Amino acid sequence: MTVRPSDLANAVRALSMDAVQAANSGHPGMPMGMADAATVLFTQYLKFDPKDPAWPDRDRFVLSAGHGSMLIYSLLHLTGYQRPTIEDIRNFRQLGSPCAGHPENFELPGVECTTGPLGQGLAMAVGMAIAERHLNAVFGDALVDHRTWAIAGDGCLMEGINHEAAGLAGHLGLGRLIVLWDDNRITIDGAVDLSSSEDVIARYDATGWHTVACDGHDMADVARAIDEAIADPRPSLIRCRTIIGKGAPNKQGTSATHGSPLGAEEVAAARATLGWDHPPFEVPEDIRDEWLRFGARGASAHVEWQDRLASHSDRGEFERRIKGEVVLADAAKAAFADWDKMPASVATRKASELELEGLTAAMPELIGGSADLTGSNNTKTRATAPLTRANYGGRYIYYGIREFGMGAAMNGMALHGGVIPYGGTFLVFSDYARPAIRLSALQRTRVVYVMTHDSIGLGEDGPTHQPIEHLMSLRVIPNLDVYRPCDSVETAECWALALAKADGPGLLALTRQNLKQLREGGEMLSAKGAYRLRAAQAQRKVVLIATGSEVGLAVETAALLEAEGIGADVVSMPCWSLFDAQDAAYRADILPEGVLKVSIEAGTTMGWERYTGLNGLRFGLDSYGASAPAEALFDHFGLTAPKIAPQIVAALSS
Ligand SMILES: Cc1ncc(C[n+]2csc(CCOP(=O)(O)OP(=O)(O)O)c2C)c(N)n1
Ligand SMILES: [Mg+2]
Repeated sequence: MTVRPSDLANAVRALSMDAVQAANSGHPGMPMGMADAATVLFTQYLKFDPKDPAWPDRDRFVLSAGHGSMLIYSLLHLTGYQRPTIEDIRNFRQLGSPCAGHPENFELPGVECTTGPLGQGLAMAVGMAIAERHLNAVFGDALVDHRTWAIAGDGCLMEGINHEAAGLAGHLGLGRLIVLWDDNRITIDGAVDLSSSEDVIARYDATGWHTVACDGHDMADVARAIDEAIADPRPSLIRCRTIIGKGAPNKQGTSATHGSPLGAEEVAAARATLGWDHPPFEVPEDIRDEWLRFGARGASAHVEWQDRLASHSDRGEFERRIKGEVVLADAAKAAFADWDKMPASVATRKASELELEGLTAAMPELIGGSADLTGSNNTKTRATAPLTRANYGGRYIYYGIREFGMGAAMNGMALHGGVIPYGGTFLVFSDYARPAIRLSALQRTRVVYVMTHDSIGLGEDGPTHQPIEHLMSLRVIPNLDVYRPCDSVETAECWALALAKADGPGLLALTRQNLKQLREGGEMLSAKGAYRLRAAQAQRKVVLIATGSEVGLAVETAALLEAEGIGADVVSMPCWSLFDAQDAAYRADILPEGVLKVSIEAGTTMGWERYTGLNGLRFGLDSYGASAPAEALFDHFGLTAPKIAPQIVAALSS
């Protein structure tokens, strides 16, 4: 029997509905609805080699509609990736199976990014497409010449993030980005028209995209649309008209197929409708062979690429970039390169800028940017020319006022590999980027967030711009290292630490206001997360723990205490998570039992009990700030040494 293209698509449908049925949870509708279009993409267009999922010049495929995870699991399995095995698929959604509820990049090679939070996959695809064009500009067609594909659902195109992502892609003219829209007119609550009457196509047209429609169940028509998209120099949105759950005769076209198993009866009816009379999880040999043949399609292109790389003059640098290794000592050296120019009193955002000069000069893989606060975040350096549609070789991205889009794009760039992105905004607007920051941490991407104006110390802009709960709310994100350096030395150290961490993001919280120099360099103390900056002179009665701009305040407070014969250590704690990772002896030495522990940080005090204990004191701000010059605000909120010291004295004598 000759295998028809529809048999290939039906194999995807069958695996998807059977896996969801076996797990008794999951989303059969999306994979069944997009099986035909995805089959066209994977058999005719996508450049990949299942034998080497990390081949740098592969096309990137992002399943932005991550709930349809069985679609990508089926495709990876059928095209011959080592995993998922059929056993993995049988164990869909079970503990230990790489076939998690939603696709996770750290579980399965071939899954380019973690998706499920709708819209972010599409926005990460934009970042991947940026990285591709940039590396193409640097290394040329011989080494970098691939496309980025995404499948997005109605939800992805409704989420606000899609507007930021589409705007950026349209502006940068990312013609190698092609998005297939699963236009099934259904979401969880029912028909799309319950909640939306927008003309998505008109919106994308207006944003500088090429758009085209096709019948998502007519493979020739899908191929026609893809050909048109490839030919057009703009990013493309292909509207695939589809039927959700296609093949399930009684439920297709309804939201009943979205997120529940079809049920044994409907699965049987679907088998009859599709003419698929094979047992669950069994794909007949001829169909399996045909899929594997298509899976092997990219092998020759891969070999040719390897040959080009082998004889390429930039081979060493290309491989270094892709490997992405950053040696901590080298990064630190680069950060301190312009040290003779560092003022004695300097804002940490300004120190960061000077250090970035050295870093960006030494590390061509760094790509900077800001969400329209370049002059405030101090993120632009001489080495980083603007990355524009006319010059993809540039290294500085004007993201516009798109904090979330910037975060997601940086995730995509980091996942693509070959570049290390950093981007800035005000710390208070980390909230706008938070879902992307969370995905950086979950996906283990090396992204550096440069968040300036990190407290009431920003002054006159007032409470809308003054972060209060932000530092603490960012520290609670697992695998995110939040750094709040106290001076230019710590800032350099924190930059190096963030860049050297390959498997997770770092976030630098930097001041607007000038700070005094507290350190002289030497050993990289920030690597410990917290360390004793000043040891008590008199007998130690208190340990002051502070971060960032309040470390200087702690030093002043300690001086007042010492004048009264009270010994006070000052501990600078630029990074909680690094401190928590130290051994118990170190932590006990820095924060000993039996002495009063006091935290000082110009933000929410909630959480500092972790180090002060319930009997300690916590100085901070548990209300919103106010609009005034910084000095007046610190005084108003009681964050001055003359106001803090007496409270410590009182606590010691009570
Ligand atoms: C940010 C976000 N909000 C909500 C959800 C929950 N959710 C998952 S799928 C979905 C509906 C998506 O509709 P659509 O993209 O049209 O998918 P389809 O039903 O067509 O498969 C929702 C609300 C989510 N995954 N992410
Ligand atoms: Mg839909």
